[in-house]
Amino acid sequence: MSKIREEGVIDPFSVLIDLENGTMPEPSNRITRKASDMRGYYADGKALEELITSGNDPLHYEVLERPVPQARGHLMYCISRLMPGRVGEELFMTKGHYHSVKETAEIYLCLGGEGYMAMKTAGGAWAVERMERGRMVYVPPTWAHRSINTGREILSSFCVYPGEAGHNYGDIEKEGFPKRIFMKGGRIVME
Ligand code: PAN
Ligand code: ZN
Repeated sequence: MSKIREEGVIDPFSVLIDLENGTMPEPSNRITRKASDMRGYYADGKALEELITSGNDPLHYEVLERPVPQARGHLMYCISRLMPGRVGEELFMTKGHYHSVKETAEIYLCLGGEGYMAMKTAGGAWAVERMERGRMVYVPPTWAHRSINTGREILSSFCVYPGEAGHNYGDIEKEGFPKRIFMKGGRIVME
């Protein structure tokens, strides 16, 4: 007998998260960002071009998910995996975005690796939180967010956010973040 469902109502399901390795073994979606997808984001554009050509355009990060409807009431979730590495002296980072629906927050539970979550508001507020295995970062509504990998391992997180949130990359592409994170002389510096 066919089930009658309201719009946006789906059947329950479960998915395995590999907590030890910070991954989702059987995602149905894998979004990848390579170095060539990051043009315009790093301070040293020349170093990025070298990484693309001589470095064989390495994977920067991947997002693993089994999507649910992008609708109010649902919770989107994914595993975000940011590779270790540098573009010149700047540490690998995600593009970063505001949520299109500004009133939506996000939880990042870090499963492995180390780094920072950089956050900013359109009004000029700025914050940075440490990411390390077991630490949860709460990204409040209206805060744009970008993760940065400062370690040698993959920085992996389990992310959860409202289904209707959407992603606004355009504003961050234009505005950037007020600070960048570099490895200079073996030290992590924010400037
Ligand atoms: C995360 C991010 C993920 C990749 O799932 O989408 O870390 O970063 P960018 O989306 O900035 O490329 C999230 O914040 N979702 O809302
Ligand atoms: Zn987000």
